[in-house]
Amino acid sequence: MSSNNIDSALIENRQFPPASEFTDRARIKQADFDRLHQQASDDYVGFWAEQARSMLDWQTPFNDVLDDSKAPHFKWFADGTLNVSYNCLDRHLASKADKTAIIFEGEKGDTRHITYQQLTDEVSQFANALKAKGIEKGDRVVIYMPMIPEAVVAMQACARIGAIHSVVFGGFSAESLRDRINDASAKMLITADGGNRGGKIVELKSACDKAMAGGCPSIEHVIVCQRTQHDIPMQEGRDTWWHDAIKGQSSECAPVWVESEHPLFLLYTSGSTGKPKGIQHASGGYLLGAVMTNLWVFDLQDNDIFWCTADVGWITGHTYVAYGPLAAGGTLLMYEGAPTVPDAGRFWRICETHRVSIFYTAPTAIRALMKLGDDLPNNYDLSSIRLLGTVGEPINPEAWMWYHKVIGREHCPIVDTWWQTETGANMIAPLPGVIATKPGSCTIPLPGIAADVVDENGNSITEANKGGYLVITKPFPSMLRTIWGDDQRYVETYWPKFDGKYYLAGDSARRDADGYFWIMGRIDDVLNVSGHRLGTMEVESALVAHERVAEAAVVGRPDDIKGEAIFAYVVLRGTRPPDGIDEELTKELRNWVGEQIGPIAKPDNIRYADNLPKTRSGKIMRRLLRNIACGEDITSDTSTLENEDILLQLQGKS
Ligand code: 7RM
Repeated sequence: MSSNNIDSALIENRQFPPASEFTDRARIKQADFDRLHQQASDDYVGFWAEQARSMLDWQTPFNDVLDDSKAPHFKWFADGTLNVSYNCLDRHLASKADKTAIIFEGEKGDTRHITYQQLTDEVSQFANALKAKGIEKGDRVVIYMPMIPEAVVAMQACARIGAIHSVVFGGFSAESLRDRINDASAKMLITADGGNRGGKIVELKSACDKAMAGGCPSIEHVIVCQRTQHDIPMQEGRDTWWHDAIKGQSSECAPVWVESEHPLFLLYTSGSTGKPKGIQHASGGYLLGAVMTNLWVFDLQDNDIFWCTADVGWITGHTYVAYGPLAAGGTLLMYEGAPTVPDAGRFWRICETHRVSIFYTAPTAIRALMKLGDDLPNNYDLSSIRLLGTVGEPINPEAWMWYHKVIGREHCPIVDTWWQTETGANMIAPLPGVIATKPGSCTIPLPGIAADVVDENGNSITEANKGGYLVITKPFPSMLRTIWGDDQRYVETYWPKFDGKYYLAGDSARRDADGYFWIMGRIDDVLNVSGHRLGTMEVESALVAHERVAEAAVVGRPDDIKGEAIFAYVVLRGTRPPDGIDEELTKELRNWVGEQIGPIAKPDNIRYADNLPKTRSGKIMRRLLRNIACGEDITSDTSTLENEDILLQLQGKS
């Protein structure tokens, strides 16, 4: 095997088949699963046509299923028309008008239950308000809001009239907001006076004012939802309160039927460096991915309460809060605040109070809660939970086991869902009633998803546990259509290798002997030690498997002899050793990793910290750790960092 492959040495053998109590009532059973896989492999295009016809309501049925004549600019269901908001709301009214669509809990404990009928009325009324402010099909609307139902109302209202929304996460700065507004040439900005988070007010409106003071020439109107009710300045002629904007507007608004390929939204991702990319999603294909995975992967059923903890500022909050659960006619829970207010039991208290049955969160949250011990979750009645999910980063087997035991009480399947902003919906994930799970693996691709692991030349790697590039070899409906305003960057970023035939995800992965996928980390983060290419994931998992370690990140730093040496940053369970150094423990951890993986993977340096540098969506920023490990100044952008203060400590300066 060529040295270009990424080596793997950490093999996890535990397996967890779904319990029959789960399987018996699951939507997708073994026979369904076999049939779906068979259909997708016999007639790929026919498979997707059938899903799109059965899961979505079309105004004009489509005949063209897939148009690949301008690859990689693919079109799905292009001659069909539909409306996304109609599919999420109106179509349920005949049978579910009084069913709760959204359960909301504010950080201060205020709650709201909103039925499908009420949500439809609110969306329609707000859509009329948007029209009254001159918003039309195709116009861009930026939404910069707290996690309150009005954020979903605003998104759905845009979809209802064919306006293209771009949600900007409320934790982003005024500068980031301005860049995104200007890149999209947005006509309108929807915000709130503020949001409640961590016991404080997030000053959303003042960030908007600052963004616009810096120049947002395309913005004509700002709508401001009243949430915190503290004093904020309103600019005459430009700013309107939400409650004033809807005053006198009808709660009926005919949905605007749009072509399936009509852009539903843009969502900016910062990527590894440089200018944020406006990931552009299409209406029909995106919604199909959203509804299908809510039904199949989350097994969403009529009496479920589905809580996805992601903010609507991320793709996860689009697909598993604002669109998917509603398109599937489910009940979703939305929580405004921080997980630690008033204490770190908040998530579990919410699950207990609202009888949450499906809980979906990120490994970073799981590790943070794990670090605090089992007593907190053990104090709550979590018996309503029947399914758990994870997304955002590879989950270390240790954290997986904790989630399984302490939260899932050993009876809930865990769906580890691999996907990206760009893919719009889950891609590699278990169907929970069918697939046995393994801690740390996202298992196998969903029916209709053609994922592969290939070498440098694009050849499929068939040897078990040899790492390579994770690619998608066939177009799929929920994929991004382009980068807003930059087709060329789209082609160069996602189709740069393999003659432009495969979608390049940017992750490294391996498949085990059962064909299960294991994500090894981002390709840019791969370590190269003495000619062995190692994914970051395995070394980190080995570290976290030690009883004293809660979280770890490893990066390479140049080494004269080995090419690269491994530098590990470790967060311990309990307190950090003075100055971030503990030679005794370092020796122990080095040996531990050596035993788990092999001497090659022993970290050369270990530095202990209280936390790791993370993006605002909880992903570890190894790029910054690399700078620090190399003793370089941090010159790159740190504005997407959640916890900037930690940098000094990581640098050994505090
Ligand atoms: C949904 C989301 C995408 C990147 C992706 C991976 C990593 C996401 C998993 C995962 C291992 C998972 N969108 N990633 N899910 N790695 N296992 N289950 O996170 O655009 O923000 O990030 O996240 O590297 O490429 S995203």
